[in-house]
Amino acid sequence: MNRRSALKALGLTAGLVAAGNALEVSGWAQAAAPPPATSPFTLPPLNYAYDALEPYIDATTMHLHHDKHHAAYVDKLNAAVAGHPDLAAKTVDDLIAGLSSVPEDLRTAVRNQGGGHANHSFWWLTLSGSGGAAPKAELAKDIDATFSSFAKFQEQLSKAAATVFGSGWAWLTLSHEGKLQIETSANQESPLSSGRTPILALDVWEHAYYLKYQNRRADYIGAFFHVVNWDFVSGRYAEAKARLKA
Ligand code: MN3
Repeated sequence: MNRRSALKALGLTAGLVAAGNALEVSGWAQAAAPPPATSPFTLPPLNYAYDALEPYIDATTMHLHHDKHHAAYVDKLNAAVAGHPDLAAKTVDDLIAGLSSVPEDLRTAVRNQGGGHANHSFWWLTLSGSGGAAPKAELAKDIDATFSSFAKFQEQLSKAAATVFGSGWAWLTLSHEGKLQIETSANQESPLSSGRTPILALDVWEHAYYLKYQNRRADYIGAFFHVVNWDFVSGRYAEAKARLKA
C-alpha cells in the first residue's frame, strides 16, 4: 500500500469512527502532492470473522458478498477514475456526496461503483455478532421521539426494506435539518448524494441473502435485527448530530 492509499484507508476508517479526526486526515492527505496511483480505492477488511454473524447471515454469503461483490465495486471504481487524479484523491464518501462535480461521462460509473464501495464499506461496520440489542443514548431517545418506539421503528424499516422493488437498500438517515428518517434507495444510490448521512443500512440486494434465504426476504430482514452493531450505529448518530451543531 503506498502512502496515499494508506492515508485514504485511514481517512475512511477514521471517518466512520470519528468524524473530526477524519476531516483532519483527509485534509492533510489532499494537501500532500499525491503520486500517480492506479488503485486509489481499496477493499476494507471485515473487522470480524466471516462466520461471526451466523446463524443470521452465513459465512458463505459473507465471503461472496465482501470478497467478490464489494471487491468488484472497488475494482470497477478504480478503473472508472483511472486518469482522473482529482477524483482518485477524494474519499469515496466525498465522491458520492459530490456527484454533480464528477464529469458527466464518468458519473454513472461513479454513482454505481463508487456507491457500491461506499455503501458496503458502511454496511460491514453496522453489523456485528455482539453489537448490543438496541440503540443507545441519544439514538435510542430520538428513535422513540421520531417513530414512537424502537418496535415501531423496526416495523417501519422492515416494511421499507421489504418493499424495495428489485435491488436496493433501506436506510435510517439524518438530514441537514436534524431529522431522522427511514428511506430506500435503488441499486447503489446513497443518501449521501442527497446530503443526508447514513446512520443504519440494510442491503436488500439478492446477493445479500439469497443463498440462505432464497426468496424469503422478510426472513432475512428479521434476522438482520439480530446482527446490528448498535454500539457503532449509536456512536455514528451521536457524531453526525454533533457535526450538525458544530
Ligand atoms: Mn450488497
